[in-house]
Amino acid sequence: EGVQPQDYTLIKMEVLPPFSPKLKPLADKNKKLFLVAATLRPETMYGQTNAWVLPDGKYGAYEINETDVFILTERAALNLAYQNFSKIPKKTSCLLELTGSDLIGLPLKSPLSFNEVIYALPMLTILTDKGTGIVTSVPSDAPDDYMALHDLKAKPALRAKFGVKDEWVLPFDINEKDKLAEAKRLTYLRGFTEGTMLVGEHAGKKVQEAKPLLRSMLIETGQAIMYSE
Ligand code: A2H
Repeated sequence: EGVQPQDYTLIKMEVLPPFSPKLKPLADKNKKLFLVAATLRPETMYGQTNAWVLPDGKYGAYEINETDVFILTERAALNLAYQNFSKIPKKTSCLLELTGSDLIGLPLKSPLSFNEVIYALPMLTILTDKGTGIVTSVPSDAPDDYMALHDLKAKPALRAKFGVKDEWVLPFDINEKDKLAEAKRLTYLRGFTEGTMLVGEHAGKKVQEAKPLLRSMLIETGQAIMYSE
């Protein structure tokens, strides 16, 4: 921060069909549309669960070259134009003005993400004078992302206010019992069979090794008891 320029990685999240009525004319012209997010942590992109946009924020669809159209703030588009990313040198070429609300619910394909499709969702704390005004969400590594997604999952009224469909935030539907069972199996397998303790007096030992040691310690110190049924 301060006087040093901030170097972000811009992540190109491709907008997938079905296209919204506003974006359809651009997609029909054989343009590739991207929501473009600025991140300081490109190595976390495996864990992307969604993208964030500011509902009242002003965005535009800017021509970067013959094929690529970037959706981001005008400020970011102008900066990019001065960094040789614009169809018109040192000028922006805006095909379409948009608001964040126009972007909510767009299905996206984002690099590295284990989720094949992620959705653009509302976040009210996005600043329009930082990065691109679009943020990619990695709840496992970013507390802001974790809390915002948690809020949307926990509050049906918040989802309703911004027209967010349940399936955009809750990929594990109640009907997907098989997936939940598979997730449990894998979590147990990875966590218990292959895991390594990160904290405590057995940090560094295999989880399998630590389990009986911790069980004995808890029982011997009176903090736990054995129970059979
Ligand atoms: B980071 P700095 Cl996993 N408004 O990306 C609000 N937040 C914005 C933003 C905007 N206009 N543009 C970018 N950001 C977020 C990943 C990440 C990020 C992880 C962990 C920490 C982290 C996934 N979200 O940032 O003020 C973006 O979130 C920790 C600060 O320029 C971007 O990197 O330092 C970061 O804030 C840039 O914040």
